[in-house]
Amino acid sequence: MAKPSILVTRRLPDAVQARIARHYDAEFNDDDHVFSTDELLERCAGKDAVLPCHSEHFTAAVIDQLPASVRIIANFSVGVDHVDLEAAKQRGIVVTNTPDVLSDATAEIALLLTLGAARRASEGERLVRGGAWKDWSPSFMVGTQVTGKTVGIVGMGRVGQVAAARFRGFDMQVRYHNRSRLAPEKERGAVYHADLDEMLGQCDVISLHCPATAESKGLINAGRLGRMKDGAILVNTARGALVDDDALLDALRSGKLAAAGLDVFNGEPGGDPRYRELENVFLLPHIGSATVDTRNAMGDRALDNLDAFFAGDAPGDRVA
Ligand code: 8YV
Repeated sequence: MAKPSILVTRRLPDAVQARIARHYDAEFNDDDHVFSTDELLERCAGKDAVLPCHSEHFTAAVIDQLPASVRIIANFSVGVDHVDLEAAKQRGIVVTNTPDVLSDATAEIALLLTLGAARRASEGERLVRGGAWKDWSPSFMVGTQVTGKTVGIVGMGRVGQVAAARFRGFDMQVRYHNRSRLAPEKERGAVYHADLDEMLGQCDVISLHCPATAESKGLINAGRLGRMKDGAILVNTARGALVDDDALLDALRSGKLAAAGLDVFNGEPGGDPRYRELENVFLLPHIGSATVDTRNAMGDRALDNLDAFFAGDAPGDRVA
């Protein structure tokens, strides 16, 4: 029987590409360039499946133009905000993602951002690296201590729960806002807030872990930043779309927030250039899942979904 044909939009780890090549008639992107929409559509011609990353945008217009041969979009990502799920459903295209396997790596980055923002890590690193560290005094580079403080997790899904466990390692009290309350064994003593606004003022650190959807776009706006404690820290490893950049920049400039740690941005790659001018923001280039272990596991998870689909079974991580 002929192998199913598949477009792999970005260069994946060698072991993952080798597994793909064994079981599929694959078209790879060896120089790993970002496809324009036209190139993406051209390369989809005659393919049974696409294995994209969050760098490919499957808007309703793109999905409408996909060739009829494409039956599944098996994402190499847990977030699926780059795919119009409703449009895919309408065309009968199955969509899958890669949950679970990137929770540990992303939670590590949430903690790195928290500590980096709280303890002024980029400022200090720049000082030493730039040869500008000339002095020491008791008031030099004094930051915010997070041990024993309170963290508010926005979105207590898989990543949020792992992040909560890591925050507990710093003796932090955990509060969380989620669409629904978790069972006690998952909650592990965390305090549930059905109302996000009510939680914000009770936390020293707010860490975002919810997906970007039409409802959550701009969730952290001027009003909500105003409700946060003076001197609090905002951490975002989820999606840039959750944050209103104008409002966050104002809160960082005015000192309302002590600092922010951001791994994700509106307008990636690059992000809003105004953040680069501020000392009290710790910035990373969307590397939440960027470890060898996790990227291999994401590839395997995407392939498990594809293998199930082409074997006529239900893919484990179907989202549309
Ligand atoms: C990935 C992510 O790097 O999986 C996600 O949703 O945000 C990242 O960790 C990227 O999306 C891979 O496509």
